[in-house]
Amino acid sequence: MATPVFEYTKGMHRVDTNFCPGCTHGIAHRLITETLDEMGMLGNAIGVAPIGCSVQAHKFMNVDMCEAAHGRAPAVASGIRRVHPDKLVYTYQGDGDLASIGTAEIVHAAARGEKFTTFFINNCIYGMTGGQMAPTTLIGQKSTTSQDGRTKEQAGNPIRVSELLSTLDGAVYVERVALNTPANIRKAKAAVRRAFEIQRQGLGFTFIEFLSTCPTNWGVTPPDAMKWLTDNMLPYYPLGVYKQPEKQDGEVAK
Ligand SMILES: Cc1ncc(C[n+]2csc(CCOP(=O)(O)OP(=O)(O)O)c2C)c(N)n1
Ligand code: SF4
Repeated sequence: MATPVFEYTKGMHRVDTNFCPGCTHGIAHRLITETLDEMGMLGNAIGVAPIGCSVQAHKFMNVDMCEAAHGRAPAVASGIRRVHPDKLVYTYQGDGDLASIGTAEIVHAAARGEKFTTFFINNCIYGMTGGQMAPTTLIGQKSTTSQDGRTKEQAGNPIRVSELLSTLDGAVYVERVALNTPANIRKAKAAVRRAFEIQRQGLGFTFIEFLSTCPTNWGVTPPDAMKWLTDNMLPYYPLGVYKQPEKQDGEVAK
């Protein structure tokens, strides 16, 4: 019998997600849980999801999950990781959640060097509530609360969270990846693995930003959403490693 080259990951429950067509939340879910499976850590991981379209992650990820109030996942994950130092602990947060109501939480968790990993789903908008402006909404981008396009005079400039957090000493690994092409998705998976490996070594706070799509609230088709991400998000949110440990055990830092 031929060896399968691609299988359904044990990291995801066998249910249909209710994400919109063309949404990259599902890809992010898969990358995280597939990586945990490959590390043999599915039964030794605890995820924390707060509010937003990530709120239902417990239905899809075959991992012990905990729910947090809006923006508060880093506080919950800090406590869980401190009492379970043998587990891989992560938060899974949208940009409205993490960069708006939860800004203080994420900044202080990173500054404290809490030894969990945050996966930050940046789709430049509040998805679940119908497309309001987020702190990451781009200048000129239309949303229900910036109907003629965001202006910096009225709403300030979009926040680059990876750059911000990488200035904090407790953050040891910060990388921004994108879910717009197969090549970038492979790089995103490598970043997930690296974050979990660094967490396992107990070096400090680890953070992966996924540039993601929200075709429903951007008002575009799924294919056009990939193009919109590429054309509009990549120039303002450059991909790359913003912070990394000098050297990991047995590995030369990339
Ligand atoms: C304390 C509180 N304030 C506001 C809300 C309403 N609310 C629910 S989801 C959400 C925005 C989520 O957007 P984001 O974090 O970008 O996630 P997405 O849905 O885009 O994945 C808001 C404001 C809430 N549930 N609780
Ligand atoms: S509203 Fe946006 S973020 Fe939420 S599931 Fe739909 S496309 Fe994804």
